[in-house]
Amino acid sequence: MNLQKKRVLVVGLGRTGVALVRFLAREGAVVTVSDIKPPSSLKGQLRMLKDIEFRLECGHCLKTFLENDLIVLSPGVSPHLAELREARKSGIPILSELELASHFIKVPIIAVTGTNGKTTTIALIGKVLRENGLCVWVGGNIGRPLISAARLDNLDYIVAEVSSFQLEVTEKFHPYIAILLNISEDHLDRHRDINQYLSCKTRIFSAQTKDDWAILDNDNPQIASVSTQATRVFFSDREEIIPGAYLKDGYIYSCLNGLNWGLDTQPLHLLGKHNYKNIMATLLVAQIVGCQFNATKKVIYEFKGLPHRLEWIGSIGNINFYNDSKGTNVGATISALDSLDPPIVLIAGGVSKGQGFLPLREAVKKGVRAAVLFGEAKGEIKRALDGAVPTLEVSNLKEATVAAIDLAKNKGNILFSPACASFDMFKDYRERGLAFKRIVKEIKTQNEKI
Ligand code: UMA
Repeated sequence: MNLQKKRVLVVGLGRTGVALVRFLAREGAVVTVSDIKPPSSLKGQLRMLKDIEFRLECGHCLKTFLENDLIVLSPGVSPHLAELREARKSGIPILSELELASHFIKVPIIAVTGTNGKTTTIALIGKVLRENGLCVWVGGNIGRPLISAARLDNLDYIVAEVSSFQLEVTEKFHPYIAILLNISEDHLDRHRDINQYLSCKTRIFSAQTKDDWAILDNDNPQIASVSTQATRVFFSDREEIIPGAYLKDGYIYSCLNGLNWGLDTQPLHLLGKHNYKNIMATLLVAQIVGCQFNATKKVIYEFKGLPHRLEWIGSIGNINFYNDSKGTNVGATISALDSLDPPIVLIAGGVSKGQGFLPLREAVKKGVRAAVLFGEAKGEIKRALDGAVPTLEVSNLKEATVAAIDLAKNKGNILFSPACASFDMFKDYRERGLAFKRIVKEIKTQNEKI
C-alpha cells in the first residue's frame, strides 16, 4: 500500500489517532483528523503532534469524509456512523487501525482476543518469548496501538491484544497464531447482541491459512466450533485433550508438536481457573514457536499478575482485600468470585455496558455473604441479586468499602470486582482501582493508630 500524497482521514484523536497521524505523516500522506470533541478537549493529543503537519476538524462533517481517498477509524468509533455509510456508498475504503497496520507488518503476529484475560495472556506470552531469547513487541488494545509496530522488521514476533472494536471492520488482519480465550456479555452498548459481538471476535481467524494456528477454548461450544483454515488446537479445564492443553490432578498439561509438558499449579501466583486457561494458551504458543520448558516454566511461576486484576492489596485483621477493578463485565466478576474462598463480601457497581446482571445471581450464592453496590447500575444489580444474597446500596466507593468491612465481620475476603465500566465516577478502571487501594490503605492506617 502506497500512501504517498494520499488524502487520508483519521476518525478519532485518542491514543490510536495520535499513533495513526504519526505513521501516516511518515508515509507521506496528507492527513486530516475528524473528532467530535472541541480542540480544548484535545490539548494533550495536539501537544504530542505539534511537530507534525495535519488538519484537525472538530465535529464530523460529511464533506470532509467524502473528499478523502482513505478513511481510518479509531476503535471507539462505530463503523455505522452516518458519514461513514455515505463514504462507503461513494466507494471510499474504510479501514480499522488494525487493518491498516496489517498492510505494513511483515513480522508474524500472535494475537489474543476474548472478553477477559487478554492483557494477562499477552503479558505472559511476551515474557515467555523474551526469556527464550526471542525479540518481541507487545501491544495493541493495551494502549499501545498496533500501528506503532508497522514497518518494524528486526523482531521475531509481535504479540497483540485485539478487541472486538478493532476487529469489527477488519478483513486482512492475519495472525500466525490467533487465540480466542473466552466470551461473555460485554460491550452490548456497541454491539447489537452477543452473537454480533462473537462474530466480531471471530474475525481474528478470517484471514488465516492452513499454515497458521488457532488456539481455542474447548469448554465453550460457540468458540470450539468457530471455522478457520488454521490448525485448531484446544485447551480445557474439564477434559483431557491431546494434542492440546488441559487441567488434571492439580497439573496443567500441554501436549503439542511432540512435546509433553506438565506444570504443577501449586506454586502459581495467578489465582483461579480462568488464569489456568490463560496459562494453557501461553504454553501452547510456547510449544508452537519452539520455546524451552524450563525457561517457560520459570516465567510462569514468577509472574505475579497485573494490577487491578484479582490483585491482593493487603489485609486488615483477618480480612483480605482484592482489587479487581478491571472486572468491567459480569463474566470477569464471576471468574473472580470463583477464584476466592468464601466468605466473600462483594463490592460492585458503576456503569452497565448493556449486559444483564442475572448471571451474577448464581455466582453469589456460592459463598458471598453480602454485596455492597454503588454507582449508576446499583439498582439494576440489586434487582438481579435480590433474594440470592443480602445487598446494600451506598453512594460511593469509600462508603462501599467501609460497609463491606463491617459486613465481613473480621473474616474472609472483600472483593472489589465492579462488573461495570467506571465512567460514572472515574476516568477509567485504573483510576478506580487506585482509588480503592488508597481507601483500603487509609482505613488500615487509621486502624493501626487506634
Ligand atoms: N470519537 C469521535 N467520534 C466518535 C467516537 C469517538 O471522534 O464517534 C473520538 C473521541 O472524541 C476521542 C477519540 O475518538 O477523542 C477516542 O478514540 P478511541 O475511543 O478509539 O480511544 P483511543 O484512545 O484511541 O483508545 C483505543 C481503545 N479504545 C476503545 O476501544 C474504546 C483503547 O482500548 C486502546 O487501548 C487504544 O485504542 C490503543 O489501542 C480501551 C478499551 O476500553 C482501553 N478497550 C475496550 C476493552 O478493552 O474492553 C475494547
